[in-house]
Amino acid sequence: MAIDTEPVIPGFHPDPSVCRAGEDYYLVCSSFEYFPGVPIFHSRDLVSWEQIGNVFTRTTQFDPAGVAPSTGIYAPTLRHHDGRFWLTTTIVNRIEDGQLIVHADDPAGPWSDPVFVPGTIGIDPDLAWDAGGNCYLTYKGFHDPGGIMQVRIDPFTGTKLGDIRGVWPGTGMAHPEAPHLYEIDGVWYLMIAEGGTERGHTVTIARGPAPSGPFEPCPDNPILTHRSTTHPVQNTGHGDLVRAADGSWWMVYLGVRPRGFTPGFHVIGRETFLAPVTWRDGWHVVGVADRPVPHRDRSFAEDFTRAVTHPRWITPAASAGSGFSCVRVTDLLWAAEASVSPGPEPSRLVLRLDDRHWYALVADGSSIAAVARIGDLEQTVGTVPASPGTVTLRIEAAEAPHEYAGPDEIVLSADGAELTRLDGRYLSTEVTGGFTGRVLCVERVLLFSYTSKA
Ligand code: 6LW
Repeated sequence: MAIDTEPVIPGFHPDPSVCRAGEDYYLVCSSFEYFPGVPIFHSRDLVSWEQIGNVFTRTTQFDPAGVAPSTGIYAPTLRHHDGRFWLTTTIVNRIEDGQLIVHADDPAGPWSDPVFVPGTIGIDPDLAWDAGGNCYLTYKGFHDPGGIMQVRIDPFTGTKLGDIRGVWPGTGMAHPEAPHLYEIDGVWYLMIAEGGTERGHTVTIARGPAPSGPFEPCPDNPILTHRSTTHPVQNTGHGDLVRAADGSWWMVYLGVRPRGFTPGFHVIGRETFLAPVTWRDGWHVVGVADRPVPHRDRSFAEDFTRAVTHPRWITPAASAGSGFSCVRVTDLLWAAEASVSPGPEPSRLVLRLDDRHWYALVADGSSIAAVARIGDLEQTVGTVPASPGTVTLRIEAAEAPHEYAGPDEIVLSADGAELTRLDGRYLSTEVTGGFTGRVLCVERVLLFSYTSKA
């Protein structure tokens, strides 16, 4: 398999932003309504990544209360500058406050409380510094003149040090966004996404003599897209560049793996992929590496009878403050089990796309029910009596039964007895809309295990 058919960070990990500090690479993703927010990963080779924490771990940084699905924290940018780590992002339900900036000495945290840059109304902020130490905030503006906008700032206080101005409208496609600005050997490159984050997604680039341009587009734009192809990875775009310690260049970008009957359904969100970058005539050329990314077994188990400390566990805003813990699904085929000791308060194992789209096993002292919620409809679709003692709840994503079906089939069972099989398409982004992906959630369970199948 070529390197770009296997994600380097699978599952709901969109809008990757990457930086290097010496021999170490760090990467962050959007996290929307989930708390803690913005997962941060570490790697030494850009292929194998481990989550080392989350950036937004305190409600003084990001308060998820009342945050609707696919709002909250949008695309962040991570940079290492002058011995510090910097992150800028948008809390879209506070969009009127402008872009926010946090910093940390250690990327695993703690991160500072945010400062906001007033008047910078938009999304997808980026931070870049020139040789003189001036810091530029570049973002997709929602105010005139629109397109990619920029202002010089003090990143410690959020103070604007100049006027906000438009720097590039993009090449003319929809939604010029996701800017990243780089100074490479005296030339300023402005890389953005265009076409929207669906099937028409692309990466385009321009260059100029100064951080504010004027920018001349690359004659070979878009430099990355899989639109109108049969490539198994679609919606590719929203990239960020990094120069490796050996001088080679790489791009991380998001893509999805749709499956099932037309129009194709992607279910585990927008994932992070890696591509090598070479140069031609002073422009970036995005390629395919000769060394494929191996499929990694991501099986794990968690003992909920002890304090769970792994940073992979997150809670959707709607369940803030409860014991409802979720983890991103990272495989196309998988099985999850939870052992529960049902009592009067129900124990749950849930496969969730958002608040209105989920399949659940709910065990109380008397029965175990399979419940499906699809939009406005909620229905119990199978029940078995609960046996005394510990019960094993199991949800499995199995192959779709035929080529005209959805992307997969979700099998819900309890103590080995199958309660129901449900079409996976109703827990896909093409059905629900939005920017996230499936998570597996538990409440009042003793043990949880996740088995990676493909
Ligand atoms: C993000 C935008 C995008 O802000 O999706 O794929 C939005 N690109 O750049 C939400 O992730």
